Amino acid sequence: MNLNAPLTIALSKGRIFEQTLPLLAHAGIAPLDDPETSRKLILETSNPLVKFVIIRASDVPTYVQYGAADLGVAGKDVLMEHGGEGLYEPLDLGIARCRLMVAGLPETPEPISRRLRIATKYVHAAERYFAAKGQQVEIIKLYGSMELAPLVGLADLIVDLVESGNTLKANGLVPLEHIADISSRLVVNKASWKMKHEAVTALLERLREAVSQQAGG
Ligand code: PRT
Ligand code: MG
Repeated sequence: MNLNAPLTIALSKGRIFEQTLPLLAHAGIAPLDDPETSRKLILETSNPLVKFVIIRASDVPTYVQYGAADLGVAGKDVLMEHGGEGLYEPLDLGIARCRLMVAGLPETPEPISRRLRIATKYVHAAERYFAAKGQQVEIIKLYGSMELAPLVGLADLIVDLVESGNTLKANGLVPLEHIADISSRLVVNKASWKMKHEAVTALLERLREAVSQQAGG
């Protein structure tokens, strides 16, 4: 692919990196180092105009919002929390799929003298979900291991991502309510969209082709 402007793409290690690589390969872009073994945070690629920055999944929208990366790949869960300011979200990559759900112990008693407590990393999504149901809840912000909260009495319920359901099951929890289907999205800095329009749209079109090929077969 012939790009006319340098592009920086923000990616997180793990499932997003692994599942984005085949899509980027369709655009002729392959990293020259493996982020799982290299400690480099900036990776050159087979296209001299394209580089990757390797960051935490939840930091991707921030890097792209401020133009430190022109593009990025982020889960819809992360984008819902970030709010999407300064970003376009032109393409659903259909990767890293899971569901945002309410989960809890099989029999969760309704608390009598207080509001229902919800432990989650997804404070905004949880607030919006329960507000839309007209349910008054207390949200407790956690950074991980949400499954523990109902087991030790920190919260009545959790809001978390569920893929196979094995993590819930292993902790004696059950999925209760479906909030949203989640997949990863291509995000683009709004200024880059304007200033590097040809390069960004060329890459976008190759990724769009790769996604529809992957979906078709
Ligand atoms: O791990 P770190 O704190 O660095 O960041 P992160 O957890 O946000 O990153 P990462 O790479 O784990 O996830 C990146 C994105 O992948 C998320 O933002 C989601 O959009 C998406 N994704 C898809 C998932 C899962 N599937 C998933 N199963 N993210 C997390 N999980 C976790 C989930 O939180 C739960 O603990 O896996 C567990 C549930 O899996 P099952 O299969 O047991 O149900
Ligand atoms: Mg993780």
